[in-house]
Amino acid sequence: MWWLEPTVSRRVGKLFFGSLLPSAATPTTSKPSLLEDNLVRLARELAVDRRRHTLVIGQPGSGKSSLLKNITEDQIRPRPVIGIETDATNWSLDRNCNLLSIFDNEVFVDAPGFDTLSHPVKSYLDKFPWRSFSRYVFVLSGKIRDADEAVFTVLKSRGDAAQITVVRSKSDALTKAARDDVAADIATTLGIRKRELVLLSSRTGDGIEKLRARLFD
Ligand SMILES: Nc1nc2c(ncn2[C@@H]2O[C@H](COP(=O)(O)OP(=O)(O)OP(=O)(O)O)[C@@H](O)[C@H]2O)c(=O)[nH]1
Ligand SMILES: [Mg+2]
Repeated sequence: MWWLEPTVSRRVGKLFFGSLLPSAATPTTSKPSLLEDNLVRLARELAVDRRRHTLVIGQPGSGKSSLLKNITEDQIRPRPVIGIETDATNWSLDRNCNLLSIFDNEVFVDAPGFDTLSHPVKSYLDKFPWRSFSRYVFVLSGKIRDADEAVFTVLKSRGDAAQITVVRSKSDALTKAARDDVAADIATTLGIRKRELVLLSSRTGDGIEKLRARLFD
């Protein structure tokens, strides 16, 4: 089913980012970016790895790396890069950058945030090896953007073949009343049930046990 992937991603890309895609008249021979080369390398590395693969993916700065550090009690290796700058986790600069992280003999991929200049969502839609994962942790931290919906549509297209957990991080910044509104809004926009959503804070530890239970029990 590996061969289905480019078709799905192209269709979703067209749906949401039609204007970004080359038209039929435009030559499509532009050189792949370093990010795209790394995405192809990721596919190769996962193809020869028999362990369970979990992808942590979402907006830049949404707290993906912090979340991974916390749910593994800082035992994941290599240690995730956490930063105040966008693109703290960066696959666009180094052809040999680390792509896989290991915890408890499982593989986690701490993806760089999508929809930035150096990590355009179109490259993800076209080249990310979505089908190499049996689990996704989709992380939001604020407004849901078109790019989120485009990526989430690809994840959902896996159907029962993969488990999706949606995380709304930085819950420490939400009032009690806002938590319900935010959860309802995410559930409606993404078409999920509220119980599929984990409100989480890497600052206060809110939701960490819930996510751990979902991933490790
Ligand atoms: N208040 C609050 N800040 C958080 C939380 N999680 C992460 N942060 C902060 O948000 C910033 C980005 O965190 P990262 O974990 O690097 O985010 P990321 O999604 O991995 O970022 P990229 O790799 O750039 O996509 C850092 O300054 C973190 O300290 C949280 O739950 N609450
Ligand atoms: Mg990161």
